[in-house]
Amino acid sequence: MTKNHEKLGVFSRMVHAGAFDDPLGAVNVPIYQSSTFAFRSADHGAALFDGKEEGYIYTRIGNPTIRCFENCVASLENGARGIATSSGLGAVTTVYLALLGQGEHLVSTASVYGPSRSVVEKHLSRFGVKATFVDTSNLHELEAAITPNTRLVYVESPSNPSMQVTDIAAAARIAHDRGCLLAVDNTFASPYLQRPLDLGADISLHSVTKFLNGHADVVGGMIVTKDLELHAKLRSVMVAFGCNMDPHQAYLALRGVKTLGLRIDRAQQSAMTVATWLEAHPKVEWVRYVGLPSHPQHQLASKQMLGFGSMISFELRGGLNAGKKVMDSVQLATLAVSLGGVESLIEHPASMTHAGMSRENRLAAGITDGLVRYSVGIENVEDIIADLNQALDKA
Ligand code: LCS
Repeated sequence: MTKNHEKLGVFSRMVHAGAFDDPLGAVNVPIYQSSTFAFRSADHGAALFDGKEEGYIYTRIGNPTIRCFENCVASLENGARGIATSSGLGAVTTVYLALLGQGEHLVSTASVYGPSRSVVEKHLSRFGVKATFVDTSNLHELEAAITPNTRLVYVESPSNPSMQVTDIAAAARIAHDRGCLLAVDNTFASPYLQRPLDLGADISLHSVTKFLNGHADVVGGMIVTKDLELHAKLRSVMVAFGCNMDPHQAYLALRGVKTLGLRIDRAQQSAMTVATWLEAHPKVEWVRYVGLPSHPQHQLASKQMLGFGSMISFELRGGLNAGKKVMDSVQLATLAVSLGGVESLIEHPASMTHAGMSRENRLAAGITDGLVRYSVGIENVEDIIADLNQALDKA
């Protein structure tokens, strides 16, 4: 039985939400490493399949460890139910496949995570799905892109890696006025810093790989809704396409999520220091961090988010060559894709995470050739700055 966590504060929910009373008294939710679950009788099995009784059938359809993680993140998002997926991209494609059919149209943030865009352009287009990618931080652009066939507005805020912030409440109003649903990729903020469902979005989704898990040891995704019918529609697609999470992934992610708030509090405090330091550095051309007053949507971020997070993008005066020198010279930070973990990571979107986009599309999305992305970890901030300082000296 799941305990009631609705009245608890967010840190208490991170630790306890979703957990059930274990029959043997286990304090930590165990890994139910079982592909299938026994029925008490033929009638019981039939009742489970028919949905007349609650219970577990088969791990692709549901599993106690996975369910616990789903309920935990759903609680953090102030949603009703969650759907854990094999990867963040599994969550993204489940949303697309559930809500877009032949001839139907998607309006999306142009500067989404590269593969969230290329899966539409390269694959869903083969099945007749149409899409327009716009700067959704500009609500006029968003509204103008909606056609009578648009079914879904998809927003990533802050966006990866140009850190554009979209007004989620306004986007929800626009989408709903035109008969569309709004999905928000909440990966960069996490439910600790932003609750899209409370702002009017229909779906909040995540790459669990990032902040929610936070330890660079799990790939996973999550889709949360308040609406149970929408949940059922999305779940049936996830199950049909087989992109379920595994119990071991869920166990590790549950362990990670317990410290989500602690990790983000520390990382975002350091990120503010690092971004301010970078902005004052003579070799730095520009810095994009939603916590800096120089960020174009800083006021909106202050209103819509509960903190500014720990993702920074910047470009050096020496452009790409200088950026490469910094990436090759860091010693504390690791040159690797992914983000949102305890360790600081640095990467080059144009040649790595967003290499699948055309240069023209990248530039339109604010992803310049020289843009360097830095995910601030929980190391000592003096060490992070000393490391960047010695790397910038070489650039
Ligand atoms: N949404 C966002 C905003 C992401 O940043 C990513 C991955 C995904 C969805 C997909 O999640 P995954 O399947 O990888 O769990 N972003 C990555 C990045 O920036 N570097 O490496 C992966």
